[in-house]
Amino acid sequence: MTERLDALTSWHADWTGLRAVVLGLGVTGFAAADTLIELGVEVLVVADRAPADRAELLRVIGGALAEGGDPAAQVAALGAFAPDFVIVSPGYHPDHPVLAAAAAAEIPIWGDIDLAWRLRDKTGTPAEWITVTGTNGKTTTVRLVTAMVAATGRSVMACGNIGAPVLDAIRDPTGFDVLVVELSSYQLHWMELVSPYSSACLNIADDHLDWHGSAEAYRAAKGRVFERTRVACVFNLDDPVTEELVRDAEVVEGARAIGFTLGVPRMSEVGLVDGILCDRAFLEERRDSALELTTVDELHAAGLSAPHIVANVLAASALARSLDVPPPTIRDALRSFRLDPHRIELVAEQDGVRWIDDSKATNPHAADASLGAFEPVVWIVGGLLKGVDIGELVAKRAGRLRAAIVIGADRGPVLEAFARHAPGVPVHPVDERDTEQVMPVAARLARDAAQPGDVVLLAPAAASMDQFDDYAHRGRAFATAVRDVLGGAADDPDTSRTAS
Ligand code: UMA
Repeated sequence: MTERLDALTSWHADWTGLRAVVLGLGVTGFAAADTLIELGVEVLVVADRAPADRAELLRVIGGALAEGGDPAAQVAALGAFAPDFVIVSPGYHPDHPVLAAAAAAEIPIWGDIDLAWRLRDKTGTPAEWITVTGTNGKTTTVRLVTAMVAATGRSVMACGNIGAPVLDAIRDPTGFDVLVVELSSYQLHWMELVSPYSSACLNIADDHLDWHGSAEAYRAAKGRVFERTRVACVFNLDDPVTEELVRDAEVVEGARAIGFTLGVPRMSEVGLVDGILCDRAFLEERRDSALELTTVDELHAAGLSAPHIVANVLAASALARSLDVPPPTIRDALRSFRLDPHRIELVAEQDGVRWIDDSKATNPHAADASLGAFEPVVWIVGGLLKGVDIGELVAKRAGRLRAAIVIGADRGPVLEAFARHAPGVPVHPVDERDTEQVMPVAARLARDAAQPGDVVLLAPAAASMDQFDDYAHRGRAFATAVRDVLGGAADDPDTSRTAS
């Protein structure tokens, strides 16, 4: 059987009659089941919960479902089905009992990304894969690269952790020239086959420690993004851990390490010289010259000039340059690019106070970048901390805080962090049980605390699911509450504008 599985490196290989257990029936699980069934594989999906519409679709296409949260029953279902391999959705903890049982029975466990890699030749010549990870800025960078490549006329799709499973991109009937794949640490944990054209790790800070078990395991997962890279490994010169990860990776001979920096670039780097973004990596004469990509002033006009966004632009430009996208095309793509909502988005401005939604700041590292761009700040903070300590961030940014408004179901650790590291900062917990009222109360408290010249900043440093559906829901609730509390008289800036 091992030989047969090893030979499954093509859409056109013989998959018929194999048996697979797919863990999870979210977007990944459904895409995996749908794909495998199309290939003639017998599929059993095992999931704690299955949304009714997906469960019905699965039945219609001929997949079986074992639904229920009892781990012993799930392990029994695995044993009874006796699959040849298991496909795991990214949300599963690696020590989940079904995964432990599969490993003990020596059943191979594949992530959806490796499955997509095996099947990448469905429409003929496979797309080139550009892979992007990092604690923060992944989605923005993926969207930037996608826009730059699209501006050359090549067909390109952004996929992966950004929302659309890579398997959906692979199954597109016409195929793509390039896939820009956002990879979470969960997906990287299982990745063993992908050999990307170019790859990037933007930054590393503690996140998802509850899933990975330790900071080391999280870093190791992130480092897998560089493995088997063929052309360029893009890393952050201002974040030495990312450089170490490149150094430790086994890449294809000839692949280059390209650093990006907010400082002046040396040879084989991209960076900033007097407000000009420069490429000193992808030109013959890199020893003594540089190519101008764009300027910080032009980025400002597009709402892209906050330092962490400039860093994303530099990383994206390096990836695009590795694909030979010409600098004028990069410049044009940047002019018309706009950030997604809830990323340092200016929601309102009244009485000299700017209200900014950075709900996407779901960990301390992202919130740190956001806090670093404004002063003085009334900071709306808190939520699901995911095992990460917020104390260091509170200590570092205490000096620029006018006040803190603490949200989240469990406010204890955040309040303790302020008591210990920033005793001088006024702290207002939102002790509201009705989740619908969390943002209205937070906005009222913030309005009372803010003074002209201040920024009220929603950058929670935590995930949202304890009180909201997701970060977008949290951001929308904030914007609505802000407009209500300002009585409709506030300037309502163009929602696509970014406060940088
Ligand atoms: N399930 C169980 N038991 C478990 C875990 C999951 O039964 O212990 C089942 C349930 O049926 C549930 C399903 O699995 O419905 C959900 O699977 P999933 O959590 O893997 O989520 P998907 O819907 O498949 O979406 C995943 C990513 N989600 C996670 O990694 C948690 C999406 O990233 C990604 O866009 C999508 O695949 C396509 O690649 C989201 C995310 O939150 C945006 N990512 C994290 C982040 O960015 O911080 C990593």
